[in-house]
Amino acid sequence: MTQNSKSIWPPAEDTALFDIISREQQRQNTGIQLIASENFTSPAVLRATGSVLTNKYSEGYPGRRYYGGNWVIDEAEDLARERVKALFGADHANVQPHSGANANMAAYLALLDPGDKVMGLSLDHGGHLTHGSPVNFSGRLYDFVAYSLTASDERLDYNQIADTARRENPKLIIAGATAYPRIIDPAPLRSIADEVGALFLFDAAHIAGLIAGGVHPNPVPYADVVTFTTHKTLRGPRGACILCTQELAKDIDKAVFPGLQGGPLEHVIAAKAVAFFEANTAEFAQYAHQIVLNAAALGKALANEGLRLVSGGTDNHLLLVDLRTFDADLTGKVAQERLDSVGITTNKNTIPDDPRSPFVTSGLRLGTPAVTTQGMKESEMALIGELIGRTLRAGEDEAELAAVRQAVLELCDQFAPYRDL
Ligand code: DSN
Repeated sequence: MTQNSKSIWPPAEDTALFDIISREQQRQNTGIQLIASENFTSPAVLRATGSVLTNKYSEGYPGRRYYGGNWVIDEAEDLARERVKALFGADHANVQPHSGANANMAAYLALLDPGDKVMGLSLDHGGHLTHGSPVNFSGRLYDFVAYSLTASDERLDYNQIADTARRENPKLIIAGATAYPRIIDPAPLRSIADEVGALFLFDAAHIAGLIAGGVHPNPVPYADVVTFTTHKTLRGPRGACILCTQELAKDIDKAVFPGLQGGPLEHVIAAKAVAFFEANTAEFAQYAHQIVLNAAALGKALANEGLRLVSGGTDNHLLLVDLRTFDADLTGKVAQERLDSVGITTNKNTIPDDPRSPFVTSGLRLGTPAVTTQGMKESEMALIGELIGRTLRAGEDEAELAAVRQAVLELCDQFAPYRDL
């Protein structure tokens, strides 16, 4: 930056805020991050997110904007669209949704009228708020009916889903989850949708990176619309994307803008383009494969500690732990707080048919996208599982909790993601 350009900016440095950012960087470097929906983005993604593209208003789409000066921005958005279409083999992409909830809202706006019947996985069996929760816009505007996991094996049963669809005759069937540790097969869901004359939306928010890496089945050839967030297993900036058939392209674009959003976040769209570029590599496919290996290894280690896993294990990046058989009095809330105290970040989560409220819960959700980005492998997962077991058994034993915290620090010191940032 030249002397001249420097002089136009406020002289006072916002040390209060930048000190907070620095402490968050320190927290991320020195703790084990096991939130299943989080990841560490690359420095290139961070650079694009923090770029001057944040300054530009670009309502509309490349080549059809409502403001001048968008010829450079158009190239960035086009690059993002072309890259994500190539990554997933889609006909059409909209890269403007600010979040997964917005992507789903736009898709419903394009496909449904208020009051239409929709089927989605129930929230307390792992579905998302936007899949029909009564406290969410989805449950208030549309007539949602839920399908559930089977009680016997805590998995999706496509025959049961078909029975529900035949009985309810929905206009739209939604697949996807926030806390389901097994593969979701898009093929039988397409057949069910065809049989009852429904549209099919696959919400791939959690598993987009596993799909891009070739580890989970790609729903794009089966679903009318695929929505996903870009910041979970896909390892991009916070945001979302919608893929659809050419037939629905216009309706989806109109639903995102002007239907739902105003100016797109072009700096974030640029960072999405970077993430799509990074995901289209052999290294990313290896990364996606390792996420799943690590989740399986962590599951084995947790089972060795006496923890019960919902559905008995995992096929993807996440694990749902039922704490009740380990300690009937230990809630998800207390377990999350105790793990936080030693530097292991998780989230309390309801388990299927949880007797406790979503603020308390009987479960914990853990995931391996972030630790896998750091380069950790199966041996580190075995250690993390043991540290979790020790923490949950420690109760109020301060000496034991301090010993675990020290072990966490030593592990993280070998794998800090942002040491040199
Ligand atoms: N908050 C996301 C998750 O953690 O799964 C869902 O919106």
